[in-house]
This record gives sequence, C-alpha cells and structure tokens, in this order.
Amino acid sequence: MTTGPSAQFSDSVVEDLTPLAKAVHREYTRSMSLSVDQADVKYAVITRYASRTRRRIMGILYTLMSLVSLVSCGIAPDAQSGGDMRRDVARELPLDEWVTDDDGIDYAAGDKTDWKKVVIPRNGTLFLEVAVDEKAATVDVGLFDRYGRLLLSKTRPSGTTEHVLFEGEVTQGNYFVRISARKSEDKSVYSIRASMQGGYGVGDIPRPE
Ligand SMILES: [Ca+2]
Repeated sequence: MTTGPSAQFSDSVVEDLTPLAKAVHREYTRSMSLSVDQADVKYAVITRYASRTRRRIMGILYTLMSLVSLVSCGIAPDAQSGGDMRRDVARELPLDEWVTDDDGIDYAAGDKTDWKKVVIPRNGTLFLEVAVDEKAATVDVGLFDRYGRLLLSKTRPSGTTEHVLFEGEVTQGNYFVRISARKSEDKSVYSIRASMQGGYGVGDIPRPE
C-alpha cells in the first residue's frame, strides 16, 4: 500500500530509528498514558473531596442554624404543658375534691401554665384553694369567668407554705383557674380544690414542709 517517495520516506524514518530512539518513543508514549490515568484518578479524588467538603459544610451550616434557632427561641413556655396550657383546653376539676396535678408546673421544662375548669351548678360562693408543694416556687393563680375575664388573682410567693385562698360570688356556668410559674426557675407539683360548701382545708392535703 505504501508506495511512492513519501511512503518510502516514512517507512525509512521508522526503520532508521535506533533502538535508543525507539525506547525513548515508547517511554514517552507510556508516560503520556500514565499521566492521563493519574489525572483521572486525581480528578476523581478531587470530586469526592469536594462533595465530602460540601456535605460537611452543609452539615455545619445546618447545625449552626439549629443552634441559632434554639438559642433565640428557647423552649416555648408551654410546649410541654400536658394538654391544659390554654383556657379552651382546661381540664375539668370535680367540685369538693382535692386534685393533685403530679406534672405540676415547670417553667424551664415548657410547662409554665395549667388551666382548670370548674363547672358551677348554681349561684353561690366559690371557695378555691391551691396548695403548692415547692416552697421556693413563686406561683400565680387567677380565677377567670367563661369570657376569659380575670376575676381574682393571687400570688403564692416563694419562701412561704401558705395555700392560695380565693372566695368569690359566682353564677351557674363555667369558671377557669390558671396556675402559672412566675420565673424560669419556678416549678412545683400542686393540689387544688374548688368547693361551694364553704371554708377551706377540707380534706387532708398536708401543707408543704
Ligand atoms: Ca402541667
């Protein structure tokens, strides 16, 4: 196939290559293919590294964002109130019975406020008594009517063992009691009694030590 002067020339060039030149040519070809392979490997490594770094950066950013949102919001005061954190979900109290709320209130744990409902069967006087177990806690107690108007409010200050006592004229219908921790460190189990029979301290709830 290779005829003519130019073909003869090419053949003769290859033929004329000395063994040394052939070796150099072979080595050059090998090193070229080698560097292409190495470049592929390097490219793969870099790609893997870049994606790992990207994932790591995204992870760090996500963690930072979560931390920022936690720090800025904290735990919502009533996130863990046990389902009675608002007047519309108040838990009904039976009349004339001491009822102990074992979860109590715990501001820092997201249980700042509890609401109780008292169903008043007839017009008369309501006696309400709240015994707070934890002497150190400051606890606010409020009595509300069915429209959410505050009728009476009292505070059981820290450092006392006195019960909170309310007495007020009521008419037939629903009333609500709000028990809430004042400060972030305040927490306590408490007991509560609503009665229309008069007086306080009926029952055997001991005063806190
Ligand atoms: Ca509670």
